[in-house]
Amino acid sequence: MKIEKEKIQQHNQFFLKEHKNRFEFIAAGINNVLVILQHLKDFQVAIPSWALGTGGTRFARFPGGGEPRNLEEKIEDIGLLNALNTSSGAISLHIPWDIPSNASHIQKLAAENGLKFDAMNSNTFQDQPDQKLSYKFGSMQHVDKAVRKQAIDHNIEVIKYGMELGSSSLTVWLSDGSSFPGQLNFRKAFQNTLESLQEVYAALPADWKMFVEYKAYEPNFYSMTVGDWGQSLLYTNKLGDKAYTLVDLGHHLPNANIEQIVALLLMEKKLGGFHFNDSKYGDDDLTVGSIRPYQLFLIFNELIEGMDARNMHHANDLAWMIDASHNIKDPLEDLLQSVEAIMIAYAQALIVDRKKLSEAQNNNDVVTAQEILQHAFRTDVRAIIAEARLQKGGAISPLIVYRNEKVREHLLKERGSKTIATGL
Ligand SMILES: [Mn+2]
Repeated sequence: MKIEKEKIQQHNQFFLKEHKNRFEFIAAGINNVLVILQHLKDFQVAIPSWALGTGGTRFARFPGGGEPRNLEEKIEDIGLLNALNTSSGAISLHIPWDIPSNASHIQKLAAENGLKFDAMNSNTFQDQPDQKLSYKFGSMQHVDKAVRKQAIDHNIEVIKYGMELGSSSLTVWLSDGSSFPGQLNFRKAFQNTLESLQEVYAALPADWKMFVEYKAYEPNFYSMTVGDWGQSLLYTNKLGDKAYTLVDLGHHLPNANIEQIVALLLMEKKLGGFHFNDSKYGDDDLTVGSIRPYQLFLIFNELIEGMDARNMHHANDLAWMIDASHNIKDPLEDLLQSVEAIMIAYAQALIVDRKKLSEAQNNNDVVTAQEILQHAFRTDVRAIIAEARLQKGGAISPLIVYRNEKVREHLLKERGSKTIATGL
């Protein structure tokens, strides 16, 4: 299904007057609103192919119907999101869930929908039906060299698929680790993993990046072989300049100071990408910004500070992706909420008065420093984001258009109520 530009404009007409009033009110209080608008127009968040279906828990899955049945329909769904919010212009594929059997056809379809190919994701955390050796006891860390080789070959195959589509990065997330003390020799597991990663790294094209994602626990519950940013950084430092650490918000132990982690990784030129989600207890896969919006703002504050210090391009120099999988919401509505939450935190961080903050820090003026951050966080920037969308031909209120146009009902009719998208 597609939403025509004229339909979006019709909806915008209805909200235009109220929107303009709100925008002018907020813009009057901000010095560099044109610069901020341009940043917002440039910023794109990749949608992972596995977020378009209803995710499950380990207890059950309740599909909502109308889910994409193949890669083509996944691309159509993201095209639809992008038409509404103009900030979802990239797709991140997962192999083997989304093998592009006809790359030129897939590329053409993505271009028609205004989408680029973000990082490719490999999968050695589950066994595929036709797979020779099992990953039950790990993949790249495995005690059996043949299993390690299988995992390496798979990652190299994923790079090849990505090259055909015009992607330029590979994300490696390993579920490797141990669930019981004594199960694993930590040092040997690290060394095996490093050697495996080195073989994949050697297969990277010159202009590619490799992201090493870490996770504190699950599916292994005693140790993870890439368990935190320190371990990821050890690997990426040993691998070389094309290797970067990838931070996924949900992959930390409770209360970790993620904003400090991203600040230091940026300083070390080792932050490569970012996965957005939110959590109350663990890797809950909840909608980014739904539980801890202030933390999200603080993270963006450090990201901007760190990127600006190195003259990095906000939109292009880091890989931004949503990584969540919801089990009760309409996945497309959830993704609209996710992108909105990210844009809000980004815009709030953009309006932080960095000069005054730096002065306050240098004067040990703790109260003023807090005031500066909280002033930005408490500013309602939604009209600025809507204005950026409007200027790019998107919807002032994407979610309302989605509902009024009865998108899910159309998808249900088109695809049926029993479709289940590939994924977990
Ligand atoms: Mn992730």
